[in-house]
Amino acid sequence: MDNTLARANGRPVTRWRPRVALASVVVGLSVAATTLAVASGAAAGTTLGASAAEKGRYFGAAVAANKLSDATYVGILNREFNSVTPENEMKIDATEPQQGQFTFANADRIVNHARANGMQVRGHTLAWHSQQPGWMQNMSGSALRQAMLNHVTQVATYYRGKIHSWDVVNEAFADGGSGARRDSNLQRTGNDWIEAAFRAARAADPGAKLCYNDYNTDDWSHAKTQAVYAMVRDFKQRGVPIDCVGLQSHFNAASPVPGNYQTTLQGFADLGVDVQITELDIEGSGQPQADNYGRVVRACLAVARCTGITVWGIRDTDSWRASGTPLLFDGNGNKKPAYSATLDALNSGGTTPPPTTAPPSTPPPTTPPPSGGCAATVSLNSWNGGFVATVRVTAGSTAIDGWAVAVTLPGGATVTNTWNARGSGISGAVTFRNVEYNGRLSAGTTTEFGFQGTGVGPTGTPTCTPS
Ligand code: 9MR
Repeated sequence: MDNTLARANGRPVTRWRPRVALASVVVGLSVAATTLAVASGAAAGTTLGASAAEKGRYFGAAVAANKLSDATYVGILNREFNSVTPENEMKIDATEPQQGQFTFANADRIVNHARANGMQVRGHTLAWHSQQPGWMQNMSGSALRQAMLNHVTQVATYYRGKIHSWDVVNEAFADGGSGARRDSNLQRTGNDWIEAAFRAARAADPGAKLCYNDYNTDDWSHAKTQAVYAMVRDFKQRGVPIDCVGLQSHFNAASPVPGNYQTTLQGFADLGVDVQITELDIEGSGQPQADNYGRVVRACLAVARCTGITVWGIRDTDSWRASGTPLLFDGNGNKKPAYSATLDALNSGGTTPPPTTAPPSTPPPTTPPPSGGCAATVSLNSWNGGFVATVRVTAGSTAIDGWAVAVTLPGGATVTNTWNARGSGISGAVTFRNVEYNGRLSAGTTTEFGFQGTGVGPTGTPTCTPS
């Protein structure tokens, strides 16, 4: 788990992304903390979070800010869980109720509670057809595309360094057998809206894992599952930044845990992304419900890159579908058979630890940018015949209103795709200029843009000029 250190009780402590000067200190701490976690074990396996942490995973819950004053609720949350997802507080209608006016108070209550208690945070969700504020519902075309990208950039920037994983895009595929994208105002801005959102999120918070999240994608044989799979495969092939797939996993009699659930988890993982079970709930009661929870947990533990499970609420009465009693605690906060089955599965399940690959990040400039100026660094992800370049632009000791970054491409190299900037030319000397939403940088702050190309990527340090 990137951005985290295991604590002796098995609860990861979300850390700010290390800055250069701190990097070696943080590595040293990390080794010490890992040793502690191994040496301990007294509390091993007695709570969902501690038991999941022993398997290198997290166990989270969806949390509502207005329940953080409920002592029973908070007691269970703090005892059992080491990850939280704001249930509604980070959605677009909550964070940007009026265009350009951002409100983070309720989301902050959850994030602050999580950080104070050593829990990591899943961000949910940056771009979605649903729960859009009125102003966004009424938009279309390039104005909507721009507003969506600005929303992604602003929210991910505000929480930069505090989010373990973002649901960048939620529920963008249609139900049924078509395998098509869901029609929505966002989809009508162009089929590339999803990759544009992912690129903006990466630029805003390079340390967060970026997930595509959906429901009814649990059965490997379903057209919707295969359509999401094809999109993720395409993103990986083209270098679109994606790190994880979220399977919401809302189950009931009409939509039971599929027999091929583990196959689905493994199928996505084999694309080179993490898999997270993001909104688990299973309607039912007693042993049948308990058995289903056990199956889901065992499937995750059997897949190395299934890195964590989040249940969509704490007590049955907290659930969005309370009448189906789909959660692990009853309305009084007592553990249900489903809880015991989940804990047993965590304690006895497979031992495949997830890999600890961190998402790529770009080093900050080694020499400080000049006063009134800017500096740029480039990091390359290259392969035989192509590359993705991520460029970090940093303002000097005064704010700038725009920037231009000049790079030189070796002979034969061609830019095929650019995000969060506009390039002039595609070969030789190429200048990239800011777009509308990332030109203004206050003193010392950074933004990122990127481009993909064929051939060999740029060498040498790019030059940055304020504009
Ligand atoms: O649990 C959420 C509920 O409180 C909201 O009223 C509802 C509104 O859309 O969203 C619920 O959470 C959904 C999640 O954001 C996305 N996947 C489906 C979840 C259950 O509807």
